[in-house]
Amino acid sequence: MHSGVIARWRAFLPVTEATPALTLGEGDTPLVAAPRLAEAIGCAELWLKFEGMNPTGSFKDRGMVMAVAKAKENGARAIVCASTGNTSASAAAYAVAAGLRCHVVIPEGKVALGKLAQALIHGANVVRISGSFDDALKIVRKEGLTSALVNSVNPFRIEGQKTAAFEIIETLGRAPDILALPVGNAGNISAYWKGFVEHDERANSGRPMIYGAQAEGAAPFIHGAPIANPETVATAIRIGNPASWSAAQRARLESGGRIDAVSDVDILVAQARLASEAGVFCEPASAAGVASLLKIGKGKQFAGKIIVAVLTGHGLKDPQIAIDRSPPLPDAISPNDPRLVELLT
Ligand code: AN7
Repeated sequence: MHSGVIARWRAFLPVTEATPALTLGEGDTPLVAAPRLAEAIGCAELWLKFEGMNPTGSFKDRGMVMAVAKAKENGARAIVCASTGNTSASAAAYAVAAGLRCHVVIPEGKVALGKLAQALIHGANVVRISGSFDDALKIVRKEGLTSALVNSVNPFRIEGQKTAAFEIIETLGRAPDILALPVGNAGNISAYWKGFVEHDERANSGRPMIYGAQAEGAAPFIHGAPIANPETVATAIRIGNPASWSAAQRARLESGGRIDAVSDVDILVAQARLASEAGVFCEPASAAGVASLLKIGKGKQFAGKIIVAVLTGHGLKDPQIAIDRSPPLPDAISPNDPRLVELLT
């Protein structure tokens, strides 16, 4: 169907007659069954909400279409964001669709190749800083910038992203028992909780416990305070000072959920298992929720539960990780080589 988030969920979004009907076909992403991983986790059902299937390959598109449409509606000529990569890719694409200029500030050397390629090919003005995402966010939040800020501190981003919760309820017929997802700047965990609560108030659809997952080297919620120098292989969530701190804490507390830390090894193992046992290739950060479920699930407390794990971004964003983690390929051989039959058996 892919009518886009604004057209499809119009009644539940802050849009007016004056809001442009912007879309690149975002939303309506698949909910993929993962029975083998469900067994490993010890739950009744595990479903993967594959947000990598959005037009720029991440969940950011749901919120970006709203933020950019509202910026356009309010007369902006340009947008600006800080990013670990996906936000910049999404902002760059939606700016083109809306006819706006786009400025992005990114941490040098810490943005996956696919994301940088997207920002560049869509014509964004890419400013690299020798600092972290947190430094970049401070820069774009400074007073005096005339461009519209489209990071998730922009409430229209959260509004757009909450529609993923609506889709999950629509597909399952009710909210799952548990929703697991990675946490970086904490916009998405806040958006999902808002979506589930709103839908439950409207239609009595239930509310999941929210299980957030951070990388051990970038886990301010576990530390209980911002982290000065976050470090993780999952560059998308290499964030030490989440902007939506209190909204995320509320999601955890009100839902009876938790926020845990997982190691880089756990994340990469979960990413590989998602690819080889469920057929879904997500980027490392996106596997953090499943990594956490695999870790907690050893205690058997998920018996009978229906769980949705949000896979926030596509694996093709960061192909080098997948190649580096696989055994080296043998040298190419002649097409007439007699060993071919044996090699392909
Ligand atoms: C794949 O692009 O912050 O907790 O600047 O790219 O809502 O921040 C990306 C975050 C999870 C964390 N998974 O979401 C950015 C950026 C992926 C991501 C997150 C991000 P939030």
